[in-house]
Amino acid sequence: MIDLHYWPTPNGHKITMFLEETSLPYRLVPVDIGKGEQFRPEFLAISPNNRIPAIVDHAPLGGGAPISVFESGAILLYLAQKSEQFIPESVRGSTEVIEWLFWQVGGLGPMAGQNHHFSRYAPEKIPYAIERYVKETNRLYGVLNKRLADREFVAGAYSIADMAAYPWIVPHEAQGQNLADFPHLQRWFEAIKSRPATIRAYDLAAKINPDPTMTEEQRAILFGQTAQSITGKRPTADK
Ligand SMILES: N[C@@H](CCC(=O)N[C@@H](CS)C(=O)NCC(=O)O)C(=O)O
Repeated sequence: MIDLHYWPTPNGHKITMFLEETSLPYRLVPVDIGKGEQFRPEFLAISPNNRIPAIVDHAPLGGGAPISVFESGAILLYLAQKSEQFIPESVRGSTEVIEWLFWQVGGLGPMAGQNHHFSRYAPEKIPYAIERYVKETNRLYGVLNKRLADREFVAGAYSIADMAAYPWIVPHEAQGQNLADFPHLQRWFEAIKSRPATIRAYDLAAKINPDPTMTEEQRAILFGQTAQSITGKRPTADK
């Protein structure tokens, strides 16, 4: 059994998308990041960066003590290796998947994340910041669109590289992007969206957090973090 410490956000969806594709048994452990549950000592013990997702595999390959993994890219790789699915066996094939997985976790995710922050959540609208991240998101969409021009998926068959990127394309409108400008990306997006596992993953999300609107208290917890936040002193609305 695998425990998935999860909240329905783009990085959380990556892992439910994977697990719903496979027959690996798993249990969702909600971590309400708007309430600050990511700072609980028991969660920090498995996810020292106070971010979801994280997993604990109670039956790792080779036996022994449970293995915990944090960082969505590391989790996807771990699960792909464990299940021998969604990553090719060959050196060439797996290297391509890993390249695009790192491209997502190092580029598309953080840049689109800053785009969300400045376009949607920042208390003041800073045109320079918004333009910077909307343009960078646009560039990254262009990279993915070009990559998909002559192939069905990002790297060979449907893989963890696709699962990592898809949830960050879902909020394309909020990111100031028009999918119609990226026809190959749009075709790929629609194909993944209609996979039964993707539908199940997003249905789960709606059950765990039916109201994703952000309150002032949640904003303070999520955007007021400093090094102190992981010492047991949580940011609050009056800080
Ligand atoms: N690089 C991390 C990023 C994870 C991340 O940013 N998770 C967000 C939700 S999408 C989170 O847990 N935020 C809680 C917080 O900011 O305290 C990964 O890919 O797993």
